[in-house]
Amino acid sequence: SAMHIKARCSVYPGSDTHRFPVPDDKVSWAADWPEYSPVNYTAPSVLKKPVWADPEIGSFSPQFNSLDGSVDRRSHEGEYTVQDDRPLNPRGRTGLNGRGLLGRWGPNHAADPIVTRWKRDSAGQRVSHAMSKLPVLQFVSIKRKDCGEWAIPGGMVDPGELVSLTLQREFSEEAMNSLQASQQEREKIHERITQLFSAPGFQVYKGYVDDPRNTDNSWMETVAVNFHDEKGDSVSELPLEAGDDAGQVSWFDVDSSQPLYASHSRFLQTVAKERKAH
Ligand code: RP5
Ligand code: MG
Ligand code: MG
Repeated sequence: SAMHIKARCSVYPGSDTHRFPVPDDKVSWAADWPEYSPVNYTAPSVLKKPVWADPEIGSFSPQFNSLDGSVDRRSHEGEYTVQDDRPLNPRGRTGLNGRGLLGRWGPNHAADPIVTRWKRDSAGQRVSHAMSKLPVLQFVSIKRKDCGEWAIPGGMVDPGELVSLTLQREFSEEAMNSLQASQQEREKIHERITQLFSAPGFQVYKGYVDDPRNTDNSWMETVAVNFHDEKGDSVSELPLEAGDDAGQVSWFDVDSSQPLYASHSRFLQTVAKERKAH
């Protein structure tokens, strides 16, 4: 479990709030640090009580570390500590308490669909990297509207929703703009997506995400799954169109030179290794 870095970014996303700086040796809760004085911040959009957000602690007491009605408050990282009625980030201090932009106290569950194909030349031949001589993978990437960073088209698991459905739904919404499609188009998208995602994907990662929105009391967790189009005749023909929280969508070479959102580069590294790609 790598130390979180983006969860300690100086300016909290979408705000003017600065985190209390946390040096590497003080990240762990086990490190004694009486001077620690995190900034309290919960975004106005969360305090407005949208359906996807919890109320403030005090007015309600959620069942932490368990399935709380249809809201899953269990962590993939195991049991987390609850201190003064607030859950503690399993990776340690972030310099900010409250929920920031996240709706749930504790884990906020997401799913990340990693859709890949082999890079091919105009003659349809697989392209290998000049240095490594290994074939190059491409994946469907979206440009997030909130921060402008390129990312996997992932999203939050709705209460009671199966992760397998979240993977399909988020890919349809962000990479195929299903929310804006006509009834007829939507059916076509649905058909293609269920076909592509019906093959058992390779589970790339399950656990904590080093997301810049994380706080001492709220954090992102995900299940990342790879769906690979080996022959280049299924997903490769998908008409990509950015939608919902995606501003752009494109096939991207899996290449270490491209910085990606949160822990997404690490997920792609795992995919490349598993597929014996560059
Ligand atoms: C990341 O945030 C996850 O890996 C996932 O890609 C994403 C989910 O949040 P939204 O896209 O819904 O903002 O931590
Ligand atoms: Mg989404
Ligand atoms: Mg999203």
